Amino acid sequence: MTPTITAVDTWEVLDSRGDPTVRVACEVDGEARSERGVFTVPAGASTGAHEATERRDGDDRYDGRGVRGAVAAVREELAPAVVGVDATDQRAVDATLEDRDGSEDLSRLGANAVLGVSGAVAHAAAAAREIPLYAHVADLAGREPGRVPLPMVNLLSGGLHAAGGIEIQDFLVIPAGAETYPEAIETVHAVRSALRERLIADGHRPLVADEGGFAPPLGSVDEAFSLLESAARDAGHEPSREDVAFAVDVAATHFYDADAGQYRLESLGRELDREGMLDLVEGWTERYPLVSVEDPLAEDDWDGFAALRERLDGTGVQCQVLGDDLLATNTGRVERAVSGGAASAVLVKPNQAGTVTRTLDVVERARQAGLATVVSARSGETCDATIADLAVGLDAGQIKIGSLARSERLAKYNRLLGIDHEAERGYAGGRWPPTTEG
Ligand code: 2PG
Ligand code: MG
Repeated sequence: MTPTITAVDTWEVLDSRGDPTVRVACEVDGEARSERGVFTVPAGASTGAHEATERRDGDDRYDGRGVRGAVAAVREELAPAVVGVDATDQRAVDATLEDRDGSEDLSRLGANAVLGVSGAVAHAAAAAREIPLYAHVADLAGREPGRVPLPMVNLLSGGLHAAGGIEIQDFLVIPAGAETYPEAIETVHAVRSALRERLIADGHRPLVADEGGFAPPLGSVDEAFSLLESAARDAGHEPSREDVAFAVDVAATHFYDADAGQYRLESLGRELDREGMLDLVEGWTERYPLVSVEDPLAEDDWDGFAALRERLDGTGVQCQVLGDDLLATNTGRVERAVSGGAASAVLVKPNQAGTVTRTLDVVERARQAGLATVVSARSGETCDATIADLAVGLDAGQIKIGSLARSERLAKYNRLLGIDHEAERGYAGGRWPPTTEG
């Protein structure tokens, strides 16, 4: 019996910043009984210009961030369009949703409305098939489910996630040397605890930012990296590409002054042009075990990204250039990055893409081109753990969820612990770069 979509319900809930977001429940007729799938849409703070466009009410509720319009769009336009469709045919479902919206960036009905339905359908289809979501996702992608991904974990936060402080958004650690996923989580916990102790000893309160990373006042980028180095050593680890490696999300678009062509690092009292940023990043890779640098330049600086890749290739440093705002989980932009050599890794955020199918297609294109993939949470999340299943189902190799704090982050780390426990999927980590099928 085909699991047909019988009903779609939706309502407004609040995310980890207390902002409204869209939750969708989809019902399907399963083998023996009807099944239900629920998905809740995440939201970014450092959103890029090329993302699918979420819809906010802009009225006086919730500082204009209400999503009643998106909820109404699901109820009145999207639900009637997909009721009666085979829930296991995600491509057909998503084509119907895109069609109904009619705009490329899904701005007419709202990408939060469209993705809400798309995600809920995937959950309902997996439930009807009585298989885990990651196995269903793997089937949709026409592959075997993959390994539990290597996590990159945010320990120090700045930029738009910490309201002030250093402009660089995330300083992360990658437990490259841990042989198993549970061991990787233990390693990060140990480093994070050591960092917390240090911050307290230095007279800071260990308060956390939007993704659970600490946000102490930092006088320089080197101070942030030194703190990570010391914390790793305090925890009995070596800051190195073989043990505890580092990653950074510069999120440079958000301090780029396009008119002046300058990156304004006000907290550091510096203004840099493209070359200055390239020198800065290259310097980090020389001084620290940095294996991943995300959005080191503004979101449309294709040449700058390509120049950084060339420079790093030239020095032989194995540091991936990861495109987030640059690529916006968009196949067309990934294509452009492939032809121009602008990135070696793709950040994968379903709500940048707007549908499950678009997300799958981006991962597939990246894989074909030999680019690494990092499935990523947003800074505004709920306890929805879909991205954990997505990363395993697609054998993404890497995942970025935020820190080891706050329940909306832990829900995903814990889902991966559950998959690791139940399914013997194997682990992509234990080395840098991680293992994937390629
Ligand atoms: C990013 C994300 C997650 P946001 O820039 O990679 O860290 O942030 O969701 O705010 O865009
Ligand atoms: Mg980013």
